Amino acid sequence: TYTPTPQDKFTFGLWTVGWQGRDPFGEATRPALDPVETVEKLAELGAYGVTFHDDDLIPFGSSDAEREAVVKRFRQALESTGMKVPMATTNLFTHPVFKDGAFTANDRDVRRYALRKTIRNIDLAVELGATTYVAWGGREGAESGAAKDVRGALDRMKEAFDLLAEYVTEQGYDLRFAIEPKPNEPRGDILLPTVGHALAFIERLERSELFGVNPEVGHEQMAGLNFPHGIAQALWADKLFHIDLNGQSGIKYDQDLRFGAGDLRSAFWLVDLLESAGYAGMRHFDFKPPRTEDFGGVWASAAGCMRNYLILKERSAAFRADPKVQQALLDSRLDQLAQPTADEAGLAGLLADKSAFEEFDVEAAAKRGMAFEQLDQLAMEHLLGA
Ligand code: GLT
Ligand code: MN
Ligand code: MN
Ligand code: MN
Repeated sequence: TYTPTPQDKFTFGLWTVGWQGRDPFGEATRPALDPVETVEKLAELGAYGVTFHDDDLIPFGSSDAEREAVVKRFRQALESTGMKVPMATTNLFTHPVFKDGAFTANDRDVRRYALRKTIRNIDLAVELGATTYVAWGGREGAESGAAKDVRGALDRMKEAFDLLAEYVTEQGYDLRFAIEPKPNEPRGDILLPTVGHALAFIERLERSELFGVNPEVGHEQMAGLNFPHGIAQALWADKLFHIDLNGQSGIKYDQDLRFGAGDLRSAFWLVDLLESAGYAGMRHFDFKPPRTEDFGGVWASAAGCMRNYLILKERSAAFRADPKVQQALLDSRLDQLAQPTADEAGLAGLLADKSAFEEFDVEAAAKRGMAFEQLDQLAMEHLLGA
């Protein structure tokens, strides 16, 4: 039951298992991985598909002929393995030209180049069957105050997304955008730092229906936020277009641990939420196998992401099916939360209802326990398999 199959919709970025282990203090510890080998190996492990940045697949600066050859080989690997490409994205952060950002760089020519680079890869993404295009603005930010006029930068960010949406609409592409928030790293502070900021921004876009979010576990946790709560709000707003699953231990650098490592209880509630909400999208892993690992460790880490998801899915289903849990949910009055606060008489009924205020026994209501501890202990025991 913990063996992944394509029906589980597990996907991996080429840049995840392909991370060579370069960090700010050390050189690469692993050689580069051939994208074709990645596709084959992930297919073997039971994944549904792969995702990529333009430069993960086609080395930056390749000629048109080189580009064509790379795409042809990659497409053959997809065809022979049955692997899909549900999402793609643009690398707007590695090359030094993007040191001050891309869509919000102060330099106008850099912004125009960034848009053209993105549009070029959107064409390829659609050709390969992607229906989601992720936008992570890792370098859209600043280290100091006057360096970035944040309101002006948000104008430029909106302009960029409006132009991209116009392009996709004009081409008749079946493609939606998923904006990925992150609070910091590599910039000191990044624009659209959390799911909430991104959701509010999206409402200001001309074609907001084409935009949702791609929240990453570790990114919200770097800001000390409750990831399942952010995901719940994105689902509530119909904006969970994609998700980056990984692990993080508290407020520190972006760890990108394999899914299930780091905050395990949060991972349990996340899987419980995605599964009970009927989230139909990809379960996409954006993790980095630690630089201590050789390729044996890399594939073990990738397999662990999927296996941990399936274990948590089973634990969550057992939790929800347990009669003791169902009673505990009633004891905690979750059924009441699901009821509208007003009745058919609406506001007038509320105002006319003496039992709502004049005759309400505030002291008695204040004495009621919520029974949350019993409920949470049951969750803990299911999670631990006790
Ligand atoms: C980069 C970043 C990730 C984003 C990827 C999409 S690339 O590794 O740290 O969180 O999802 O650009
Ligand atoms: Mn990510
Ligand atoms: Mn990350
Ligand atoms: Mn990352």
